[in-house]
Amino acid sequence: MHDRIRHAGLLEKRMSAEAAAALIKPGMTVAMSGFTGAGYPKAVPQALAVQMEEVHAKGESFKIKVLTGASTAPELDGVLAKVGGMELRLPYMSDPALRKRINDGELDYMDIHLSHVAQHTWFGFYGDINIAIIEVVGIREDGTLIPSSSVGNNKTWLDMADAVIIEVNSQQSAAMEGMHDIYYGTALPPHRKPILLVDPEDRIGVPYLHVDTDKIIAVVETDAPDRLSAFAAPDEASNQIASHLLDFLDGEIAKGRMTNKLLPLQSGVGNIANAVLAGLSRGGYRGLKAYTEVIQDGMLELIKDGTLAFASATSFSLSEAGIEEFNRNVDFYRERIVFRTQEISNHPELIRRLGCIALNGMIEADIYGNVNSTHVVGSHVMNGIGGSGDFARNGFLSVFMSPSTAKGGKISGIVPMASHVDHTEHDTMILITEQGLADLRGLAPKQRARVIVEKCAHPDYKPMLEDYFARASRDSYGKHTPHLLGEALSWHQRYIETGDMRP
Ligand code: 0RQ
Repeated sequence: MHDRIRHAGLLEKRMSAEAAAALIKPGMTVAMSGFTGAGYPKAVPQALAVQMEEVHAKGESFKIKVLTGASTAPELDGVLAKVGGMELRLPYMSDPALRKRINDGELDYMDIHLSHVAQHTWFGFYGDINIAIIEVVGIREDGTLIPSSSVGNNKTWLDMADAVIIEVNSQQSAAMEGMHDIYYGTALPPHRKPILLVDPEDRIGVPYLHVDTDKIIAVVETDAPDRLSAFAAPDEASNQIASHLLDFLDGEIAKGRMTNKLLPLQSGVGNIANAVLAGLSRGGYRGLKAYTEVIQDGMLELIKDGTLAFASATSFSLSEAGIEEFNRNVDFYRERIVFRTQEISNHPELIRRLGCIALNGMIEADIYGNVNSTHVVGSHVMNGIGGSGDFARNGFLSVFMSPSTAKGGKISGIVPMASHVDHTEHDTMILITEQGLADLRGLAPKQRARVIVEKCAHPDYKPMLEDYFARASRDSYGKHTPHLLGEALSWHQRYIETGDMRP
């Protein structure tokens, strides 16, 4: 018997990626595996893009709606975007070709809290799921599936789709078997029960994905790596941000708000989050735990050096060096990592109960602490909110981090009014730039503004922000959250017109 496909009936359903892609028809809603560049289907979307191009060459349209866990890779989002093959995409993306199409207004993109996607699908908000395409490590004798390097929404896609295409990727380590915990206790309101997870290490499900094997219409064998994106080496700004965070955490321990084991860490995606995690190893902590979505290289290093004792997530997002390290020491990591479905990794009930420390990047924050994670100058989407909202609203601490300027100083990360709001002032507690850390807990709006400008603004922009706040405090229509509405977004408009927020 085939070592990765151990179910006789499904062995019979093997076919080429081209034959499987031909089962997908225009207008279909196709739910795919994949989360932050891990565990996405590698072959069928590429074959589909070729077939779409052939149809487009005849002057006909061939577009589908694509749902995933989170971002994927050039072999999925990239190829489908390049051929103009998507009419709708959700919930999170980071592919440059797709980002361009979205910002050119050529397809609809829905940015959704990652914990909401599965339940919105069960509630029927996205209509029928015609086909699911799911990458797995292997198929067991009984037809259950060994999940791959991400779990994401795969349980929901397998349950809800009318038909299923499985990609069995022999490049993914077979030794991942047993690392996953798939929760099958979810119900719809009003029948929901408490989710009995009280520690990041708890297992509340089973290691395998269930699927009705009669729904499987194709099994495609692949042998290709995940996206393996490299991270920028931590620069001076990220090291300073990490130092501010470490000083802050030490202060919290000294005040008795947490022990030196901290509380479960969540870390967002991106270079800053990765660098800050790497910085945590300098803090001298041992035996911490993470309850997060994504395991980037920085977190793997913390596990390796003992800073982190355990990490619960839904996906990897590793560089080539990171995946090599994982594969070399898979037995070590298998004991210390669990991958869950994203409705559990990001579940508000669990994040609130565990008291997570949410560490996320941001595009900009305004003087009152409203945070924009997603839209450059209010209209150009970057990646999406991802899970940052799930963790920021429900965590014990919600921290947002960014350099104080972007684009060589032409953009300020602290602005009078956020040009798009993902996290309201009610959900943001700590802002950190390389300039300093603003602790907003217990502060009213005008107090917040003074602290944010003083601690976080870049010297080029600080006098401008102080001037704005002083005039707003004097002339604003209301004096609770002072603003000059005609001026509040003028920095962004100036950037659009001149390429620089500074006058
Ligand atoms: O663009 O590479 O073209 O120069 O944004 O910025 O500073 O490298 O920071 O990689 O940490 O990303 C918010 C995008 C930050 C990320 C964001 C430009 C900057 C650069 C990247 P270039 P940095 P990071 C869990 C949590 C939302 C999702 C989330 C993100 C690029 O953290 O996507 O948190 N967060 N998920 O130049 C214009 C500004 C800018 C700006 C930065 N003010 N104006 N451009 N940039 N600030 C994980 C998941 O949910 C999956």
